[in-house]
Amino acid sequence: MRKKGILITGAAGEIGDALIRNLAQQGANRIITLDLRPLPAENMKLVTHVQGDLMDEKLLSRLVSEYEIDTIFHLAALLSTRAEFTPELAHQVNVEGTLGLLKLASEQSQWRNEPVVFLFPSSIAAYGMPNLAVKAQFPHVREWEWNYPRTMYGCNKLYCELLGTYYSQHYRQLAAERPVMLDFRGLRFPGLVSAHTLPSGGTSDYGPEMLHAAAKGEAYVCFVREDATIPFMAMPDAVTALLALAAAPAATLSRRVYNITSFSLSAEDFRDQVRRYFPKAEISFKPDLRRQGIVDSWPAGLNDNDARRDWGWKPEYDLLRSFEEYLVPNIRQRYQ
Ligand code: AKB
Repeated sequence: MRKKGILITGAAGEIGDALIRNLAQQGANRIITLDLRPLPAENMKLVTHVQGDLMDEKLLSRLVSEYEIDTIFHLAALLSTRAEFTPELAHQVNVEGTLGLLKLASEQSQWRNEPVVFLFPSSIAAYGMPNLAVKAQFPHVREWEWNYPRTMYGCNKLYCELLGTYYSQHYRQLAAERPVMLDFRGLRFPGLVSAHTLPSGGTSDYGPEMLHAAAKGEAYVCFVREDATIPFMAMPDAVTALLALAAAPAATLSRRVYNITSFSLSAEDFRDQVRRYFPKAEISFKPDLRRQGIVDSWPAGLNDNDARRDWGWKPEYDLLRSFEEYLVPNIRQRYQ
């Protein structure tokens, strides 16, 4: 008989690191992780890790021959800045990788005669504010507003949201018999800030980079303007949201993709927060106009009313608590 399990892709990444520890603490039955990279030793002992490529169909078939996957956290992705250097590769990983997993989850839902729950981290990058005036006019965007991404990564995320909705509601709609659909659930994350991992390849990275540099006593040159504003969230809240949405009864969900947020602040506010704890931090601003353009196209804030109403979403870490209780104590310890 196949062993039941939860699959996490991109498990060696930022969210994966925190999600593994949280799931293991919860005593999840079996965690199978997939990533091109090995996991840190402390996480390796909590999971069954498969070091391999998401695009490797044989590997995925071997996985489902051995495990009955009931939930997928599909975290693997090339982030916005990195994707701009290799757009076609980003499309392959972000879209074809996701499509391969949706196909797998759809087949497993048939096999099990029960939907596989498919968690998908989308992003504020799915939005595209045409200019700063409109960005100021819409300080808290709704899920259906300004879905005009201007990065490959943003296009990938928006398209995969639509693919997930298709596989959950319309897959094989012309077949004589309606297949058992998978259960796709997406979250549009703001910029995430972790105390335990450094971001890689994103455009919201200036926030966490600034903080980690200050803790290391290194000078930091911020690549966006002082007034550049986007929403952020502390990593524990991101993991709480993924797990809460995964556990929510399907009947309570009015949409397939939800905005969630915690706090919005400008780059200079971020600097001031960092300086509250690291007064000697050398932080200067030298905007990279092209990366600045990406951040300007992202909303200053999100409206997450639907998530709050449908599955009781509420961030535990506001700005002050994020720094005071989570980021600074853990980052200090990390670099001591
Ligand atoms: C990025 O900067 O690419 C990501 C994101 C906002 O989705 N952190």
